[in-house]
Amino acid sequence: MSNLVLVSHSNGVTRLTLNRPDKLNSFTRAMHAELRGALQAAQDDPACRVVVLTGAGRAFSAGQDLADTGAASGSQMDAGKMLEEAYNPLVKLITTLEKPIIAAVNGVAAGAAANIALACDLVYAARSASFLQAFARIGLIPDAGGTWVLPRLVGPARARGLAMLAEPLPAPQAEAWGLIWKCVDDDKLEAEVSAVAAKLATAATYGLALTKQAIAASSSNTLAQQLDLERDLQRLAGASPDAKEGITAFLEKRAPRYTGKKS
Ligand code: LHQ
Repeated sequence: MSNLVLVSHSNGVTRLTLNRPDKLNSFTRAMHAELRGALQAAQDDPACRVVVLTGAGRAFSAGQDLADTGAASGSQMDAGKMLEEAYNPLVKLITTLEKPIIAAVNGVAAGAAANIALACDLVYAARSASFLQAFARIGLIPDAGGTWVLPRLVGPARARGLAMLAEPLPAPQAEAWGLIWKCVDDDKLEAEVSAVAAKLATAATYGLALTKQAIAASSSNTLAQQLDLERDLQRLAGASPDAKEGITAFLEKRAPRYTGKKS
């Protein structure tokens, strides 16, 4: 490990910081491997109840490190292979992580990094940050889930505009369009994300994992299928110790003490 992703743990919160600030935290193969490893470790660690993903320095991330593609060296770049081996597994890990993951977008999120941020459950962005679907500038198409998530979040007209014009979307506009959860003043980002992470670190984690699963499935389900899925997932949530605790605590007029456990 060479600290391309900094990992810290505190009170149920695992914080992952993309750490190549001199290259705007752009993704190399090595950084991908570290991030996947850190996410898998967070998944496997019962003490971890929530993950925060952010960037060191002035950027969240500039997406793929364009020097690590082989494109400029005369060799043929196999972009499909890079997606298959690095970006697609990463987006799947984030979207199926059985605990909430918050993107703290501290600066520009460009290319695949914009869509990695958008794959997270809650996206907080600093007011000066922006989201840039940079791909069209270099002859590529949005990846890392961009063509899936953008039309769903902002509609096809805005998705096409963002993808084809490749202009930065400022964080306040991203919030106004419903692309992200919240835009906050730059000097408040850290505190606001820490507060929401602390809240989620004591929440009913298993219920949140099932909620995430249900919302993800909704995009391809009919209402009837979704009602069936809600029945099945609610059965699991309802049988969990945290649901028992939540209902008992309500009736006893006290704050619940959740463990986050499945059973
Ligand atoms: C970088 C990068 C970068 C290397 C800044 N790479 N060095 C999937 C499959 C296969 C192939 C390709 O890609 C993908 C997925 C993708 O993500 S494609 C999209 C890749 N990303 C981009 O095209 C964005 C490129 N970067 C930019 O447009 C700008 O850097 C932005 C708008 C993000 C920020 O601009 P500035 O604030 O003006 O910063 P800068 O451009 O001066 O960058 C600072 C340094 O970081 C600079 O290095 P240097 O040694 O000259 O100081 C840049 O070369 C380096 N850098 N992005 N993606």
